[in-house]
Amino acid sequence: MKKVYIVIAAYNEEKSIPRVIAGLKKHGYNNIIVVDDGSKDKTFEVASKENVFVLRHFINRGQGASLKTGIDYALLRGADFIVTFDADGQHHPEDIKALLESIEKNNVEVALGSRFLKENLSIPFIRKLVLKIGIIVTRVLYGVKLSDSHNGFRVFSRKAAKMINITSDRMEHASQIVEEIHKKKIPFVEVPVTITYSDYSKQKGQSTLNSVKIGLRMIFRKFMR
Ligand SMILES: Nc1nc2c(ncn2[C@@H]2O[C@H](COP(=O)(O)OP(=O)(O)OP(=O)(O)O)[C@@H](O)[C@H]2O)c(=O)[nH]1
Ligand SMILES: [Mg+2]
Repeated sequence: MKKVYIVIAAYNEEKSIPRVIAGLKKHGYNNIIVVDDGSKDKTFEVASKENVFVLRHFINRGQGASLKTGIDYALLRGADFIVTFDADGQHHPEDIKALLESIEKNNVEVALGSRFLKENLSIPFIRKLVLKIGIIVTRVLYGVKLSDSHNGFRVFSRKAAKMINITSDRMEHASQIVEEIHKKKIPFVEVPVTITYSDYSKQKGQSTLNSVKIGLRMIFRKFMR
């Protein structure tokens, strides 16, 4: 039986984290690592009651740094596959099976979730626009053609998780992961996943201004190294 670990980076998610963990357990995923990233609310305390591994950054370092912490710990525990999963309820545990199966079926090392391969996607217009620009920027900067370049729902094999070096602490890590996959020629597949936009996720999520900043940093990183 392959060991599947779920890594959840969480920042100020006390309201949603118990439901997210319960959903994962209901679908049989019991190896769960929550990385509380110096939350100002009770994310750490709430997650600690849930019989999962809870790691903590004492200061807020960003989602990239938190995923790195969680992935390193999953590798230490002998994970065969590592799933990155959001804490705000936007991802659905029922999609994990298809991501895992697509890795084996296609003989690849990474499965990247794609909301745009899914039918009946309901997404705020401005979010869609920003994501579509992200897809074009990813194509131009890294030469990688993806249908959804900034989706935090993915599965890495153990081998891929060891190869992909996440050094971008904050949201740029998503672009860096794509760049690493491309640079190191790690075989991947895109898989349709549902991403839900709730009032909660919209209120908590990334602002358009922040998305623009991420784009500018991607360009800066590419040309100023
Ligand atoms: N560890 C850590 N996690 C974060 C931080 N900011 C956001 N997150 C988590 O990362 C996940 C995704 O963050 P969001 O801000 O929702 O970003 P997104 O889902 O790409 O964007 P939206 O479509 O706007 O929701 C959530 O589970 C957050 O709790 C942070 O500073 N540190
Ligand atoms: Mg979100």
